Amino acid sequence: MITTVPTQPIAGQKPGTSGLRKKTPVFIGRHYLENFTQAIFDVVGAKGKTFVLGGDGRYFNDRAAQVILRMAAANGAARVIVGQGANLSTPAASHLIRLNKTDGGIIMSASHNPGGPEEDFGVKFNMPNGGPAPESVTEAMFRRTEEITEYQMLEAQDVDLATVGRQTLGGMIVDVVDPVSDYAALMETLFDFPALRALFAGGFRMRMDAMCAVTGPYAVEILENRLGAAQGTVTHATPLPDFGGMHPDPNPTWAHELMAEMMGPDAPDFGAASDGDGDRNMVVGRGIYVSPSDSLAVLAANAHLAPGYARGLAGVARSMPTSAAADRVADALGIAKFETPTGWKFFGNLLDDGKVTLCGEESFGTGSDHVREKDGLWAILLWLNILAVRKQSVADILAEHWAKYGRNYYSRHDFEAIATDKADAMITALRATLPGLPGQQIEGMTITAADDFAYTDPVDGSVSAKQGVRILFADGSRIVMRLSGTGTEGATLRVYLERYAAGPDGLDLDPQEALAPVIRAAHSLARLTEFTGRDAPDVVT
Ligand code: G16
Repeated sequence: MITTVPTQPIAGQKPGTSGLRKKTPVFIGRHYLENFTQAIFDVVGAKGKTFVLGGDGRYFNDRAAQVILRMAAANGAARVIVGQGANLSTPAASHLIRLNKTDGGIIMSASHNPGGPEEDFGVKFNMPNGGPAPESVTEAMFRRTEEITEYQMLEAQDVDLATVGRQTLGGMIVDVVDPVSDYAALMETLFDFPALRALFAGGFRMRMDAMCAVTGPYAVEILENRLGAAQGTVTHATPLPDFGGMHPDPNPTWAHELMAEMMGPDAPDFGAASDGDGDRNMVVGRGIYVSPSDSLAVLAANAHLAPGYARGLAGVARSMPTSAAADRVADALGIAKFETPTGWKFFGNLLDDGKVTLCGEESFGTGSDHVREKDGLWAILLWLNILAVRKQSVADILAEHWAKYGRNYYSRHDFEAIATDKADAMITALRATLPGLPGQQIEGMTITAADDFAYTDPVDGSVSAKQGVRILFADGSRIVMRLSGTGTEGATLRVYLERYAAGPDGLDLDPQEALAPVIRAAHSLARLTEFTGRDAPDVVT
């Protein structure tokens, strides 16, 4: 029943920041998914192993799951644990990998990218620790795709993924599990559910926008069923293959319905949104948006208020482009702080080694050592736990935080779908100017350092170079520029802008106003318009 199918290498199967992401028609193309899946199994080995499989429910998720299952069986895997309907949020998949002590998992998702026949699809492999494969492993997979000549396929009918329970596929066990229950149980161990129930029972109102993506069932079960939030608190709660046409990226641009409600006259106390696969989050207070960098800092400063973190934190890690707000908290707490390249995979060693408890990124990702992925609903529950204990509004908590630590004004400007050659040319030209920048004045600010960020992993010593151009100023301001590793169309230029205000004055400016000189400096130093033809960003977060 096992067929060896001849194939040829397909160009471009190089995983980016988080797995292989391509347009859906590319993934559906002949041998495309099969080649990449075989490359995964060739690198990590399948014989006798147990894997987790799930995805964010986007278009092609169900078909891809059947292909991957047949290939896992053909490659000799012993068992695959699959989320019902082939659905698992990314953090829930990470948890199942760890809980069942499996040999890793395959996650089918293009995260926050839109889904549908003409939109995006993706596949990534997570290691036995539950975290995304490191660069050494994804590189090996890529090399395998360049030399592949055949793949193994079991000839069989579809597995019934709609029904929870055990089946066999060839000689392999397939356990279809409820995607929510183990994850919800984990959340109960970390947060004070009775206090959260009391919060909602006392009239606390919340809006959670699940953006027609995978988090809906998790959020309904935890927030509405277990914590007693009002029915209907979770909107867009049913996962749809095309996310109902929404762009499931929880930022002020794409979660605009939530933003409008939270800034409106009858705003609830707290608002939140999550992305396609449930690992990203955005939190919003009544009338106030919380930037992801500030969210990480506030969570770090207050995590001890939740039972799961009552012992305090070992350390905090952030990606390099994320603002230094969390560093100030780490310094005040006297705990370790780390600065990693963009990509959750870089936190894995720090978490495994017990060096950090909390991690976060400017790209709406926050998480802890409870799993090895960022976790949207976890961040929302930690915020709720903090609100329940402090009995203050989000706005008051932020104001107190800035008064104590100062404020790192922060924004990211994205320039999307730029022709790749133009974006590359701009970055190359910018890199060439870096050695001459220190000492120069621009917009009344003095440049003190300019480099291309390189990271040496403190645990395994691996080096990752060219992780983003940094330009630092004497007053603590900073510009970072890099090209996104998750886009599927042309290049996305990300410009990260930061300026520090120590206070007590000037802590409540509009971030875009506070950052205006830094923005002008970024455009001029990179000759952004000259190279790209753009003068305004497509997305501002
Ligand atoms: C992924 C990674 C994140 C990263 C983000 C943006 O998130 O897991 O670590 O910060 O992409 O990366 P880039 O700037 O290269 O586009 P997700 O939610 O898409 O898996």
